[in-house]
Amino acid sequence: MRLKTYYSGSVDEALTRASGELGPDAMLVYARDTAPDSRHLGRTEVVFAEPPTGESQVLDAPVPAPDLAPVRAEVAGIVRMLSSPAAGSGGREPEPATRARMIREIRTDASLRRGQGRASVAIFIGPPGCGKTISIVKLAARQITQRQPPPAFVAFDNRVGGGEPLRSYAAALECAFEHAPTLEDVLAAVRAASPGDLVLVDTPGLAEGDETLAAALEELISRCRMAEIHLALSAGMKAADLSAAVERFQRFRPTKLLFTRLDETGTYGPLWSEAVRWNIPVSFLTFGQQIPEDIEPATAVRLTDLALRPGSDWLRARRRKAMGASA
Ligand SMILES: Nc1nc2c(ncn2[C@@H]2O[C@H](COP(=O)(O)OP(=O)(O)OP(=O)(O)O)[C@@H](O)[C@H]2O)c(=O)[nH]1
Ligand SMILES: [Mg+2]
Repeated sequence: MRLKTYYSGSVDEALTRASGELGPDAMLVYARDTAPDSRHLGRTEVVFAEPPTGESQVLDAPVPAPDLAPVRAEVAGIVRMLSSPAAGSGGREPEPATRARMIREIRTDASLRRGQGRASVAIFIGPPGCGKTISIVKLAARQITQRQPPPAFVAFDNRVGGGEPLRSYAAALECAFEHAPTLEDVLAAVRAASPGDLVLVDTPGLAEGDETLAAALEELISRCRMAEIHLALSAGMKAADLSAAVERFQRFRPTKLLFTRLDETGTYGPLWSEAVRWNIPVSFLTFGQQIPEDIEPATAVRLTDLALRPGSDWLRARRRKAMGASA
């Protein structure tokens, strides 16, 4: 992975330069105040990684976040303040240094294809109706538009008609589809995948108290040890419910958080707080029902700015761009 350091007056300024030079998917690795002896180069030192391309899309193992407990308490306080209903456009602007620390604190990782010489498997779990299936479809459509080989879908679902929506989308996108009513069926589908394949496994929504499904998911995850476990959660949930949901799903050891339905709320502080609290990288953000437009890779800058600036006009800008593209 190629890293590039920018010294600038702000993280935004560095982001603009990095997007121009490294492309729109440049990933922010960290941002911090420039050391005194290099301050003449710019107030903020920001390091970006060039996004991986094509088949060799293998990211280095994520670096665990350093222990920044005092910073965490400080920024969590700010997020709580800005997330409160009383906060709005008149809310206190955070110090640039706080924003930079928040950006550094949150982890993101939108890679899906990992490791050469084997198939990559991603299992999507989450509460009922949070947007797992549609997110899988958006991700597949995104891969295809990025000229990646189409992923294969596996629907782990033994309900009557289970997996049917995904089957229809698979046909439309010309993706392989396997309905897997049992754990063994999922494992067989995963084993049948070739090196370089991407297998996206959909699961039924797990309601609180459904111990039968919970046990089945636990076994599935323990038998697919190399799989990424994406926990999908709706941004529209109340902060306390979101927090309880992340906690409830910890037994499945999620490796990624995927936040959905960002279009249904204007309060994003809890997304940042939960990702930082559990130190789990955020993979993608979804914000509508359009496929594949309404999904984007999560970035530390986006999550921080959404947390700090309630009522951000990011979604409106995205919509205008999408409408312009389809006009
Ligand atoms: N507004 C909005 N709707 C979404 C988003 N993501 C999904 N939806 C809608 O939410 C509904 C449920 O989405 P699904 O993908 O079926 O949810 P699921 O988690 O697979 O549901 P179960 O399998 O029943 O647990 C559908 O109507 C989706 O179109 C989003 O980001 N924004
Ligand atoms: Mg579903």
